[in-house]
Amino acid sequence: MERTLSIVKPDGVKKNVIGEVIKRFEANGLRPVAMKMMHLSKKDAEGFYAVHSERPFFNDLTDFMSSGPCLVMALEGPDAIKKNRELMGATNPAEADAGTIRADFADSIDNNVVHGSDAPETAAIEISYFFNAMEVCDRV
Ligand code: IDP
Ligand code: MG
Repeated sequence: MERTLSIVKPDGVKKNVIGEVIKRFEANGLRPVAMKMMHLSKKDAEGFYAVHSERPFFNDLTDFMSSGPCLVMALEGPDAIKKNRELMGATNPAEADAGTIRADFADSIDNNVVHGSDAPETAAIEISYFFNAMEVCDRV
């Protein structure tokens, strides 16, 4: 069992694909164990993406992530980090495999509908960035 952080980004929320995204997770062995709708401030987004602070796209990325509400979730399942990234598809939707969330719903690398953690260490940090222990529920 593993946990990962998932975000339906502001473009995904605007496109009304929250349900579609969660449906794909549930159909593929990933169960939400924490969930909340949040409109991140610019500072919240900068903190979350601090690892990318030196990248040229950092300002645009954090503007975008604070442009509207997101759905932030912790998902649990076997190999959850890898499985979530498989379901998401490549960062650039033009390169994402057919049938992935980004291939089906994303417009561009800047507006790519979903976030997913990339490793166990970052998953733990990202989940605790948004959720306290009481907000993450063991599924029985
Ligand atoms: P990931 O979301 O697939 O893990 P990362 O490399 O961690 O991709 O980048 C975080 C986010 O930053 C991406 O989802 C995308 O929105 C944005 N991003 C990454 N690379 C670029 C780029 O080259 N140009 C513009 N935006 C980018
Ligand atoms: Mg990443």
